[in-house]
Amino acid sequence: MPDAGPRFVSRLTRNTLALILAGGRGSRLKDLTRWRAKPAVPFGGKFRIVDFPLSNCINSGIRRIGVLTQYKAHSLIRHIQKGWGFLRGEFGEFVELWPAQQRVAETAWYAGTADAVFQNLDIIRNHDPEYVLILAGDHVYKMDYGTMIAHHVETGADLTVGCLEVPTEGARAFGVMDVDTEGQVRGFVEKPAAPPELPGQPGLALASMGIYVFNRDFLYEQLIRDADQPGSSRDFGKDMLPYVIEHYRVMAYPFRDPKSGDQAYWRDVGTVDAFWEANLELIGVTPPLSLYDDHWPIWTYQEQLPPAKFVFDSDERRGMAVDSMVSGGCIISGATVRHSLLFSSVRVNSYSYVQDSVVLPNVEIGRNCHIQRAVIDRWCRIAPDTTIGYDRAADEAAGFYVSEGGITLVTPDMLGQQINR
Ligand code: ADQ
Ligand code: ADP
Repeated sequence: MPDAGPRFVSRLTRNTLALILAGGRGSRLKDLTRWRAKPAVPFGGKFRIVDFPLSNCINSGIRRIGVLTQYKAHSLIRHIQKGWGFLRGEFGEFVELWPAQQRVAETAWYAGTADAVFQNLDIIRNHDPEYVLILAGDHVYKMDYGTMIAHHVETGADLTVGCLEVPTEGARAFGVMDVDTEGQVRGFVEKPAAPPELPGQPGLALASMGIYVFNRDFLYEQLIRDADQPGSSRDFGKDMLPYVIEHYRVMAYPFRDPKSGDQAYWRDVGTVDAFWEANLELIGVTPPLSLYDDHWPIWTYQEQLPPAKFVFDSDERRGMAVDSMVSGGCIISGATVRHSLLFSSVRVNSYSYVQDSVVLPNVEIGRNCHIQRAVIDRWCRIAPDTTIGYDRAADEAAGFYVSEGGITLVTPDMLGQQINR
């Protein structure tokens, strides 16, 4: 077994090419992904979701990254071009955008996730990595991929799949695995209606995080094989995994918190409810995901903005925010904000009250508005005297989307507004 010291890991990460799959639709986020891909959805006050896997790569010492885009990629591409150009090409480092461009057949866009990688095989070969790390662009978590790649090499795997224990009822949304006592994957079902439980752990199933480490040649072989299968949807989860598990050494890598050894924080913020909850969780005194961690910084593109400002006009008009996170460029003037997350450049005007809400960048909330349990999309201009989040029927009648969990989503389209930068 190789020596698993830091230099061993850094040699592995240096020889790894990371591919971030950022082309899926994310339709369960409703109108938040009407105009943008899910990885471009803003998260955590200053970031976009894709900043998490990208930052994980940089913090893990992986500095060769391709981002595969397809669906509604404009704001994602703009974000990556503006924010992620700091790597040094002279040292072989890059974040490259690989849009679907019909390189293989001039009639087909990316089908499933495996096809997205297959269609870029020539570019991958040119980079000549030893390992290929395949990541989803739409999960929020902090993870050292170096440890996973080291595990992959130490166990002599052909393919390693990152995994988590999840409650069985939630496991229907995931690929669910069966592993033996050595951690080798013996069974895999993509999104099963009745997820199998972990032996000895009733109520829990082992879910794939949809992240994979492949040995280079093995990946090439399997992509070519899958592309030849009639009827394949060309997807890692649906098509490739079930086949390779039967024929090769596929290992599971359990994602744990390196300090506590407990299950680590990981969120697929795939629905409006999950998005709202994951953002508001950040406000807590000891949030499950800390954005204030100097050891694992999350990088992003951010505009140069002045500090947040709280205007106090008179006793009735105290501009304040409590139990909240408020980003740069915000002005809260004579209004009250409670237990909310305000992204950059949000304006809240006098006599308004905002509670339990996530307000995306560049939103203007007029005077005397009452907003609670809401997600307000970027560029919304909320007219004075508007009430949101107090009455499901009224919100729906106003054309807003109200989620199962009772969260109201408001977008510029719903307000009949054009984006006015
Ligand atoms: P899903 O999340 O349902 O399941 P999918 O919709 O294929 O898988 O998305 C995976 C990632 O690939 C996302 O980041 C998405 O944006 C991107 N993507 C999807 N189609 C793409 C395409 N054609 N081109 C480029 N990118 C694309 C997967 C696995 C499950 C696992 C879950 C964990 O299949 O086994 O449990 O991820 O969330
Ligand atoms: P983000 O908030 O992700 O940066 P933008 O505000 O740039 O998103 O919008 C994403 C993309 O969708 C841009 O190309 C923008 O011009 C387009 N877009 C968003 N909303 C609308 C709309 N209501 N009508 C037309 N185009 C829109």
